Amino acid sequence: MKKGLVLLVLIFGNIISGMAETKLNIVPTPNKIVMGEGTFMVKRGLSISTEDVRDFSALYLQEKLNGALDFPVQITTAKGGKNTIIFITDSTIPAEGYKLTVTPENVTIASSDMGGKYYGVQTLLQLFPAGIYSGASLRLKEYPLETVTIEDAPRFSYRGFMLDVSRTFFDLDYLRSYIDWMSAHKLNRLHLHLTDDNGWRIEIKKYPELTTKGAWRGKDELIPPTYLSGDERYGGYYTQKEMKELIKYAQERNIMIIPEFDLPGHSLSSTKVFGNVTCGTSTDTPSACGEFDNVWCVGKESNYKILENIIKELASVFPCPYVNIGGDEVIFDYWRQCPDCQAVMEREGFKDVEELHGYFVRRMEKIINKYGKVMMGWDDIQDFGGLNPTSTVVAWRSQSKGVESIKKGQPTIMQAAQYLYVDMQYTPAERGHSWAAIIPLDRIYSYDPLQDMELTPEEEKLVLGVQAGLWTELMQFPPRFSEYQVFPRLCAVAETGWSAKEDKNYEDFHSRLVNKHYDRLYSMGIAFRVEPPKVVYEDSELKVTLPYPSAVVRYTTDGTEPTSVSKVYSGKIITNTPEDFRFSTFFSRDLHSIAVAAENVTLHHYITPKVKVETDIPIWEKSKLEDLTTYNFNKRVRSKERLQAGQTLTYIFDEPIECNTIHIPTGYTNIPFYGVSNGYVEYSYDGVNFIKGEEFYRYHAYIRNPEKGVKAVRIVITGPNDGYSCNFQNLKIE
Ligand code: TNX
Repeated sequence: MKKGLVLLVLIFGNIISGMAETKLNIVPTPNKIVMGEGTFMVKRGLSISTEDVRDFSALYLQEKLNGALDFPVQITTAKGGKNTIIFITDSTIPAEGYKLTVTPENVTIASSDMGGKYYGVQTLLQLFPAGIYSGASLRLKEYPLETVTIEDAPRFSYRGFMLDVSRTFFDLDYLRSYIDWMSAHKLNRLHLHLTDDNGWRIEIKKYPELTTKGAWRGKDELIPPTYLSGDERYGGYYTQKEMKELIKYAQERNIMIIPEFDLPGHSLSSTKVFGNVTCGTSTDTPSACGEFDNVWCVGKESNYKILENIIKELASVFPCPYVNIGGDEVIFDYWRQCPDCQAVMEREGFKDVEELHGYFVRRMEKIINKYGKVMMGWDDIQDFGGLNPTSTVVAWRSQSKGVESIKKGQPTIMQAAQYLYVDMQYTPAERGHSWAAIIPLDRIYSYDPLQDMELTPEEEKLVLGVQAGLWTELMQFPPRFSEYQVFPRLCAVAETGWSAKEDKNYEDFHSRLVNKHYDRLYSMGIAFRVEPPKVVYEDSELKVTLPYPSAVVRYTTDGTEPTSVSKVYSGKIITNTPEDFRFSTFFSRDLHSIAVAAENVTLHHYITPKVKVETDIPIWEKSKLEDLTTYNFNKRVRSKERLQAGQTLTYIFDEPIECNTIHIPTGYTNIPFYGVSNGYVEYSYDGVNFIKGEEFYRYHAYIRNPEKGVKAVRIVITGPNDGYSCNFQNLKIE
């Protein structure tokens, strides 16, 4: 009996999955799903009925269906009958909402605007096999859709994604992909961080040097190298014509592109180009990102003319109602000593130099308003109050900065770094920043824009919505790492922005990802993060917890990274060498998780010989050079200033040390920041004569297979590093 039942379930299960899914696995989850009886069979003769044959949503649907089906689908203006997907206008449906009805006779998508129409199509696509996004022909002869009625509309009108294209440049094709991916998740705002210290990315006709010079960094460029771009000329920009095309592409997909011109700090790419727009004063305090001289003077009247000219062009290129002027993380020291800034303080009766920030922001607001736009900026812009009630704040520092802004009456978008910064690490073992928080998927999913706020219903209306942000200092390597950071976390934010609060449930969301949505992401071509397994070593056994029941985990027994042909984990592993095992989840041959070892097993048995360190590099007062002799791999020692050719730092062992490899890491201990970009290592068997070794590559160098005991290792600097200071670490000797 038992056996028979299993067999029956297997056969029946096959029939069901071959026919239609019983669970729709829609992301973001819709407001209301009512399943009906029977199916609508997609088959030859299917047509799309719409009032205008040039309608984008209809054409888009046609293209997707033609890719999936073994027969062509026509668009017609004939009022739909049977075997038709019918678009209808229904003014009772809320903005961006839709009603999708599948009956045995036909499919209707009702909406009151183009956004709702497009989203109705997106939900319909999610009812098809995940492969429909791939662009590869699926050649389906028939496909049954379960009958269903879905009524849906967004919780928030602003559902955004912020992308920093300054630190890492994303070309237009890549931006179009991001727009496709966002719109498939019903996200409707793309905030482009177009300018920052490390590159200016939008053509300004009046000031061509902003892009001929400000868009490039490198050895002989105006903008110095940063973030591993090294000596190469790195950068790029969008012409106004290209940007207008991108805006149209986004508009068709119901996405508004919002430009940010970050001011008055974070501005090296413009202050260097203009040369004389800073105060000309100096400070010892670097900006949060380690730059100097990157702040516009707020006292020089001529600066406002330049800024107005730039804003005027931005306002003409971007049809959206907003211009975002950034406003974050300004070092005020420059203004403190500047006669022009001091004159403004006196005239305005300011006591604190900080008040100049409010002054600057209010002047920019006037300019932006003059060109018919609403000012937007980071929450720093509301610190001094006095803004127009339309000026819109993006709260990033914390949830409470959002509350502050709302209490001051400003429309506010929630992008609290502690939850919504997808440049943060998923887990401590993965790449990324961690200064705001470690942000695993369940944490970003748990976020509610209204959490920790006590608001009146009127105040609640000022919360326009939610936005995830990707800062891109760490996105240049490895290739496509941005997709790893963004997905699936952006799926979670899409659900937060769209779905009703009471419909949110992490287990359910996760099961929709696993059942189907990961397949959709894969079919869209996204190199998303695959969840690694959890491994512990107990009672001589390596115990593996799969990230989800159907996960395929592969492993190696020699410390190397698992590949798509490594053994599949299928049960008990008994071993007394657990440190040699590595495990990865394989989503497909080409997409897998990071490799992990058992959490409770010490992996690296580095050799730790007694060592002393000598250097002629000035060391920052708060660093201790002796930290480099501790073999504590969380420690780093910072130089006082940028390095210079000819400087050295030498590790001298008490006794020559026999070993296979000496790894010389530099930079931060967990991320490639502020390390040696121009230099090499040399090593010595006697402490006197040195042999030249490897050049540093992305801040690391290695000495491999020395012929005998090594007495000393020396870092030789051949040029400045790409940062205002440089960090050294303990040697890793094996
Ligand atoms: C803070 S968020 C910044 C960015 C950095 C980011 C890195 C904000 C307004 N400023 O300039 O890229 O941290 O996480």
